[in-house]
Amino acid sequence: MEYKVILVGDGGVGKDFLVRKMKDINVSSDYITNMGTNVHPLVFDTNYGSVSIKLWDAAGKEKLVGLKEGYHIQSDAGIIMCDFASDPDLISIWNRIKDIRRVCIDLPMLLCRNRSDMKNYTFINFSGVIDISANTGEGVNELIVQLIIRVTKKSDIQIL
Ligand SMILES: Nc1nc2c(ncn2[C@@H]2O[C@H](COP(=O)(O)OP(=O)(O)O)[C@@H](O)[C@H]2O)c(=O)[nH]1
Ligand SMILES: [Mg+2]
Repeated sequence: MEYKVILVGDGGVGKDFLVRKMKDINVSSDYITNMGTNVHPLVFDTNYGSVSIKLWDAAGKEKLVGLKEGYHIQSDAGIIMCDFASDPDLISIWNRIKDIRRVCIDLPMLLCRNRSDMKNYTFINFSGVIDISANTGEGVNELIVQLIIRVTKKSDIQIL
């Protein structure tokens, strides 16, 4: 089972740090570049066998007006990332979701909010939003589990 997952979010929200943390958690090799973006192969051992995820990161190109269709096409899930300092209206997030939906109408998406280690923010708890710290690793396991549930559609899948 191999899946394409796109990682989407403004520059500076912590995407590179998240990829690094995900690599700590499981076996993976180096990234390859494709269309000027980074594609990170991640392999997770689960009770349903190994699940391979190719995680696409815009690699600094997120500042361009919308990513090209080829970035989004044929993906199996998306991780939309913001952080606790992001604009609470999440305008940029909605624009990115619009870009995705132009290409993949029904893409399962997870919204994750980074920097939970920075306790000086006053924040609203949103049910369904996965709070993580790509710095300490808090919440990253939960994000991975939710991600592999979405791509495999197996609600009882577990990382071994
Ligand atoms: N406090 C804190 N800082 C973080 C966290 N994740 C990333 N950062 C910082 O945010 C900066 C930008 O992160 P990076 O992963 O390069 O963001 P990207 O542009 O989305 O790839 C880095 O210099 C990190 O030091 C986090 O969970 N907590
Ligand atoms: Mg980056």
